[in-house]
Amino acid sequence: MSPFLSPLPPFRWDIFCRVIDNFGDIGVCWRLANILQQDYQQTVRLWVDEPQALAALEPNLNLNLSQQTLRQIEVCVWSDDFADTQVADVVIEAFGCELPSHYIQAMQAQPPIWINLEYFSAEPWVQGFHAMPSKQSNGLDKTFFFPSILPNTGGLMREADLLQRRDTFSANQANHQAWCKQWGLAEPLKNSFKISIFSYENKAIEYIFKVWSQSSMAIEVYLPQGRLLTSAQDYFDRPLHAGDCLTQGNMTLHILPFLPQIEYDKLQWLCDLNFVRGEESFVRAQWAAKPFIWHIYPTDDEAHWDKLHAFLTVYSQDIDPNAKTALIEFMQGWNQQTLRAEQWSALMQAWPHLCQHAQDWVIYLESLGELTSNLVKCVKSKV
Ligand code: TRH
Repeated sequence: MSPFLSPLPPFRWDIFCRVIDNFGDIGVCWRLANILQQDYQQTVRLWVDEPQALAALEPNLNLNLSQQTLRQIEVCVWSDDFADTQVADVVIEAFGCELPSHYIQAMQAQPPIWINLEYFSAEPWVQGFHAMPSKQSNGLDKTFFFPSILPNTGGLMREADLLQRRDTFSANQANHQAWCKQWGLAEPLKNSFKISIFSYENKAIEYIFKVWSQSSMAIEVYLPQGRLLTSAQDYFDRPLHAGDCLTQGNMTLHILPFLPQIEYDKLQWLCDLNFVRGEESFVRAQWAAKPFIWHIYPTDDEAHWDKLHAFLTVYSQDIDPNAKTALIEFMQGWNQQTLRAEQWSALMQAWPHLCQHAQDWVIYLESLGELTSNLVKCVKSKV
């Protein structure tokens, strides 16, 4: 165990995950399960209602089994007829997913440490609610735990060895070449500007693809299969498939398959700029220490604009003023799905500041403590 990790007795953890949509809910839960098992030697059961979403991230999952052990984690399908009443020492209810009623009843006889792992937010109110217990109707305490970039919150999650793996991969060009070969991609052009793009459908792709194709430098764009592909198809007016490679002016677009979660990190590490979305890829982009553009998950009540604003306020507070304006305007434009050529030029002018800031940001994140270690501390304080 790494010296910065706070040891914990060998507890049994149950993580409950309902997949609302896409991959973020299960992406967070699967990563947490792995970190608890690998870095803290905890015994982890992961309950997931839509195992297909996990199989996209972890292709070794056998979808014919309702229970299996994968990477030393017990993965169980959370079906409607859930009947398990073996309560773990620590129960993680991910994103307020509401535990099965049988299980909640069993918890009364054998109260666990009950944590609701919340969605990311950089809004100031989070500091007042983080790690606060709340009495439930069954008399048990549930503690709310918030991933955030503010002091006195849960911080952001990462594996103990992530930064070391990132640096080893990034240090050697041969690793990039081998990785591209593994995924059927042409060797990256020398001195090209590399962009990965993972996003929801976005009309601004039309503007940005035009700008990139007219760019004075060679730009390589890596687009894993997913929702944004439809926007790219509209732009090129043709169906696109994994393995396709299209060139338009100075832009080359590579379509990739949806990658295993562990491989997606490497795509971020080999790119200069990462477009990310939702929650999990957004957190990985921060640990990648590269500039990134976040397409926030849009909610019907429009609350995402406040969330985006709160994030940008904290993230950009120490950036040079011109670079800060360039970043904020570009990120807002991407989320509003309209971009102008000048916004890309401004972003490129800000580039040295943004690269330096992305590295400094990781040092700041480290000062908050890593999410799992903060969670473990929270659990220990309740034993
Ligand atoms: O998929 P997302 O949009 O997920 C979510 C969910 O929609 C959720 O309901 C919502 O509340 C939340 O966003 C805010 O985006 P996210 O969070 O980035 O999750 C994507 C996961 O997919 C992440 O773990 C990275 C992984 N991934 C791969 O494993 N392979 C890939 O090729 C790519 C592009 C991503």
